[in-house]
Amino acid sequence: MQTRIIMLADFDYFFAQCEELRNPTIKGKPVVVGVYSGRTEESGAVSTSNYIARKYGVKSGLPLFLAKKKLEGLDPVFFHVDHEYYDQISDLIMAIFRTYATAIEQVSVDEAYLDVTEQVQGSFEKAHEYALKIKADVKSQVGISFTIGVGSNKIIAKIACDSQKPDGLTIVKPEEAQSFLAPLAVDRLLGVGKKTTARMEEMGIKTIGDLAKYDCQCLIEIFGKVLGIYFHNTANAIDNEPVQEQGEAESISKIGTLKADSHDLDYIAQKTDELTDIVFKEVTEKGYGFKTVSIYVVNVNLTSKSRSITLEQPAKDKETIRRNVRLLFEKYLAESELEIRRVGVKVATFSKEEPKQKSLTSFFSS
Ligand code: DCP
Ligand code: CA
Ligand code: CA
Repeated sequence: MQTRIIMLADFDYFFAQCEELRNPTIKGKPVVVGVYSGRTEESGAVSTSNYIARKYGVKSGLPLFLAKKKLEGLDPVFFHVDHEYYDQISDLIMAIFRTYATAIEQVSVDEAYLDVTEQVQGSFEKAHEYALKIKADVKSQVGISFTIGVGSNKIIAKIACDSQKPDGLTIVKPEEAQSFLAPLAVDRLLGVGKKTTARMEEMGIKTIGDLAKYDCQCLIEIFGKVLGIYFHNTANAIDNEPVQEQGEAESISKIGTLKADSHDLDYIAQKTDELTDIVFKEVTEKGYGFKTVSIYVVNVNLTSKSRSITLEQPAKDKETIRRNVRLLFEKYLAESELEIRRVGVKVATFSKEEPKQKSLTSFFSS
């Protein structure tokens, strides 16, 4: 396979930057965007803050009353989250990204992978110029700054992006990838949460380099086949996941609330099996095959996440959905310590020969 050139773009202090954009006079002040629970005027938590507020320890998740305290006397400005507005800004930027890449994969409101291999003719030198061009274009058209990580796969691009923010640009060439990853703590890898970090530390694994050298067979014995191989590969900078346009295919999904908040795979699987039954029924009625299976998670703190697997071949059977949903949850639970409140199952249909259907359930309507 030709060396790919993948970028991850992550918008800087996104919600707060959006507020600065429409309120230019607040620039230079600490800016905090909060989720207000409504219980009292002050109750709620920080969604995000600008880098000025962060200097005073005001970060995502901090209770708002503490944020007020830390910023006392500094003329801070507080906003209520306005997702609709942030989505609009995000859509504008994603549309610009599309003009610069063969494929883009939006992973959240403020993050997208871009496959620019063709555009830069496989050259990392050209990728540097190209990234600066994209940043300048978005800055002038939309007014938002962001950070780019560049690498030969999604994992390297992601870690490169995280390594220098805000307004950063970090390029990791394939020959540098292993030495770039090696000194980093294992918890920088997606899928390595607190429990896994502790377990790995007992095994003498602290850095990604330690993990890369660890016997793959032993990892499989300890963490199971899926995670063991995943850990081995990512630590060695191996990742062949394509940059995949999301939402291109029609999708069928179902969301439900767990009877009790849980972090237990078997308990969660009982619920997702029920949801799978419903989704599968609809898939069969439509006569579609599907190519991706996704899960959606709402944690107890109301943050939400989704994860997908792309199948090699389109499938039509229920067991494939169940099995992949379970794998996705297994990986997700290893990665997040939070208990889960709501779960969703989605398949994206592979409906090329079929007429386009209009009103298939979207993930966000339950
Ligand atoms: N967000 C949230 N609660 C969190 C984390 C994030 O509501 N615990 C929201 C607000 C952020 C947006 O998601 O603006 C994007 O999250 P990021 O983690 O990318 O954080 P920021 O964009 O705010 O900051 P950074 O400059 O570190 O990327
Ligand atoms: Ca961000
Ligand atoms: Ca982000």
